[in-house]
Amino acid sequence: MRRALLGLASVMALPLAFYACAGDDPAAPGPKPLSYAASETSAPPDAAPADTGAIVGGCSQADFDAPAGLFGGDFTAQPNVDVTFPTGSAPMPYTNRCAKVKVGSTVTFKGSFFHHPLQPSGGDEPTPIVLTSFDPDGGSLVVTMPVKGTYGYECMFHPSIMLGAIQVVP
Ligand SMILES: [Cu+2]
Repeated sequence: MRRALLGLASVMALPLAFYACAGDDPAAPGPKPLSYAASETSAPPDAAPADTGAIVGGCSQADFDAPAGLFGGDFTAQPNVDVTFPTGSAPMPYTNRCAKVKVGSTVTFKGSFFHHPLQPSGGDEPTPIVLTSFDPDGGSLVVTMPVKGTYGYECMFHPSIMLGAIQVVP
């Protein structure tokens, strides 16, 4: 009976961890302990993260590795990922804000760049994400990701609410 309960607990930890990563407030350090509990039982929660564990744009490695969903995750199976944000002036978090893609793929930013100017923020340099404060032709900005690395971005006006990162892998 005890064994069955333990099994149930470990099965339930996965969706819990994903939910916490996907829906976390980027300002809060919330999801870390849950991620460790789900995958690295030997590592204490406060251990220094590995070099792949640096948080850029409010995104942890667990966020990039999560199954692709509205809040981001692993999009390496797709040649493009859309990152959308409001067309009005009220701030809202980017969709797919923590996305992992393959080298050579594209990220398409869609929203009002006038109300939410996009700018690079943290991560590796040089970044393929350039400051964009006017709506491009067609209303979306397509950024090709030529080099592996992790590239943070944010809205110039609402960086505490609108932030994210693209992790580019070989
Ligand atoms: Cu904004």
